[in-house]
Amino acid sequence: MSGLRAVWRGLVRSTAKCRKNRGGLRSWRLSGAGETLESRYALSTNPVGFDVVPANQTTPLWVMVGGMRANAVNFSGDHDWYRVWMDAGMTYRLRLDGTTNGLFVPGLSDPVLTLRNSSGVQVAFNDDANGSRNSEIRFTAAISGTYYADVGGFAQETGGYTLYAATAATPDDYAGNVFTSGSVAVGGTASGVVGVPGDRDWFRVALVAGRRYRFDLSGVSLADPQLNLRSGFGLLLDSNDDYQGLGRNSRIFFRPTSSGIYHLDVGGFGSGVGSYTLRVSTA
Ligand SMILES: [Ca+2]
Ligand SMILES: [Ca+2]
Ligand SMILES: [Ca+2]
Ligand SMILES: [Ca+2]
Repeated sequence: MSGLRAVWRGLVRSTAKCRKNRGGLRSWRLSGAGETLESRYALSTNPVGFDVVPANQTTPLWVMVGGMRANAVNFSGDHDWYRVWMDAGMTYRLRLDGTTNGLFVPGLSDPVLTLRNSSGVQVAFNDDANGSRNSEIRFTAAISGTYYADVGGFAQETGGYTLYAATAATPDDYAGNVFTSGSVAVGGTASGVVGVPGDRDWFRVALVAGRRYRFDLSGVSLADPQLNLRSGFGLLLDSNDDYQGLGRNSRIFFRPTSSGIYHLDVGGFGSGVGSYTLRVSTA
């Protein structure tokens, strides 16, 4: 509750009374011999403040990754949308809680959070997370672009909130060394994610001396893949960034002189991140 109005005129031997007034405001009054303490507060179902955040794609407000926004669900059914930019292949964490960060409104006791894509279509939703009534969404973007964090209250709830956006550390799917768990068979494919700029994913492949192999690395959301071929010990044997005729995808041909384990070392050119597919075939 918040005291919208409080009158203090001293208090001696008081009696307490709580009642609901017209308009839904509740008030309580303590009174004694000529002294009265009176306070009114809004039920959570009542409007708080003025709504300034649109509930659709016209919203001009951004929540920056690494930043936060504080505002209020002002009336029952109010939703506030914030733009958030996401890069393909990256994982983001959006957290919504009922702390008000200095806003003079009651906190939202039960926030709900919806993540929407650039068309406004729901792609993720959370009501309660982490053993609380606050909300949290972890989301890996398949497509780069503007998404919308849609803030609301459960049922008729109103009140202040804080929305946080951050990148989430994605556990790397494959190590970038000879201890990698990744492998790919001749005639098969493997897929993974360059999760952060500079991430390298290695895949073991067993090759036979004298045969000619073709290694193809294609971006799914990774815009500019880059491929290295390494020996069983990890020594660099060949590399390719953009293979002629394949756009920014990579291809290496190789005829080993000795049979054994080799490594395909996958990454993105520059600081690129995203998902990829690796294919090994005989050529
Ligand atoms: Ca609002
Ligand atoms: Ca909730
Ligand atoms: Ca990876
Ligand atoms: Ca490339």
